[in-house]
Amino acid sequence: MEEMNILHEVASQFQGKGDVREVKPLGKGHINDSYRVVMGEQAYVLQRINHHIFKNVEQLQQNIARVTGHIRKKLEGSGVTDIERHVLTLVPTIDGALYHRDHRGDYWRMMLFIAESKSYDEINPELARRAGEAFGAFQLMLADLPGEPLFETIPDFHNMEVRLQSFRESVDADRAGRLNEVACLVAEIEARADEMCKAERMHREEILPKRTNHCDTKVNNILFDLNDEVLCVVDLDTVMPGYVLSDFGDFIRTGANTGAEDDRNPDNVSLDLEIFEGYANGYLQKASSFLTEVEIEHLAFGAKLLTYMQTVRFFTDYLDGDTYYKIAYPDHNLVRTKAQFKLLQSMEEHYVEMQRIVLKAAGR
Ligand code: GN1
Ligand code: MG
Repeated sequence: MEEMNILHEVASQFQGKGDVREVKPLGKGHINDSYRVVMGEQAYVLQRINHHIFKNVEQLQQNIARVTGHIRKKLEGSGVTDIERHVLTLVPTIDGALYHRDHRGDYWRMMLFIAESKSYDEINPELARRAGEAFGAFQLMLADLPGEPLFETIPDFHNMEVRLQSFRESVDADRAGRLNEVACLVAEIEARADEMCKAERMHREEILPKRTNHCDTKVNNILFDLNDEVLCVVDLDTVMPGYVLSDFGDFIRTGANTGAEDDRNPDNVSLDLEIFEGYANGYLQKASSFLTEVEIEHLAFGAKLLTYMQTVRFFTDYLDGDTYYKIAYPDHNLVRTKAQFKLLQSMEEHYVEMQRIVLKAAGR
């Protein structure tokens, strides 16, 4: 069956209101495939879940249902009216399930599409402040999620020690025969490895807690309305226990980069301190009430850590022969690796200033 027919067929497995009228590709995620589907008068997001990466789709969807249900209750409690614009709404299948598995073994889910919204790959300091408030409020709302901790939808997702272990295995295996050209970069990774495992050490020493985190706080995972007010945090696949410094860091990595994540020109790439400051102010305004001193003192480190981690992840995938991230051209993962590394170097240069900004934003 041709792709469009499959999409029509899959969409009609969900409780949409009316017949499928339109299906169009949506977004630029590296992992899942997303489509905008119109059924009757309502638009939906239909996603093919990458089950090679999210191996337990049942648990994944349960996490998302719990998280969105909890946020929905909080919003209702605080009198928010247009709730389905402020939290994702899962659409069940006609059998009442949270996902559909098709006859080819692909997994699908559906959500309401939030109309008249936009996301940014590049923002300004004021939007960064709003985004900081949004992610701070997100963590705050989930701080009292009842019941068991969430499933780790990808085990050890932001565990730097484990990431380095796989990196080293990939260096040793050199499966794609690409190691020769990148030996210098391997040395740069190793030179920072010990410093970057600090969060895991602090966790073992019980001075750095895990909280319910988003774990993919990319700048484009925030939806704004047409007046640039924050609507909603999206892409909830990786909401799971983690360190707050990693949520802080991933936003800075993506939102405070003067270049693109995959910029071919390293000169474009550097840390934008004004955006960093905007985000720190917004985030700490919401989060300083529940963060410990150790967490606050390590937020700036989190920006370095997540940028380093992403460098290692792109690099590992390049060495493995591009098995994880979607690529648009053959050396895409190497270009990404170099661009992330350049951003890391810029953060290293500005580290004292970053620390100062965080402490000031926290009123220290
Ligand atoms: C992936 O698909 P996307 O863009 O939401 C990745 C993130 C990385 C990001 C790099 C499950 O996110 O962890 O930071 O690419 N998600 C997964 O841009 O690996
Ligand atoms: Mg994602």
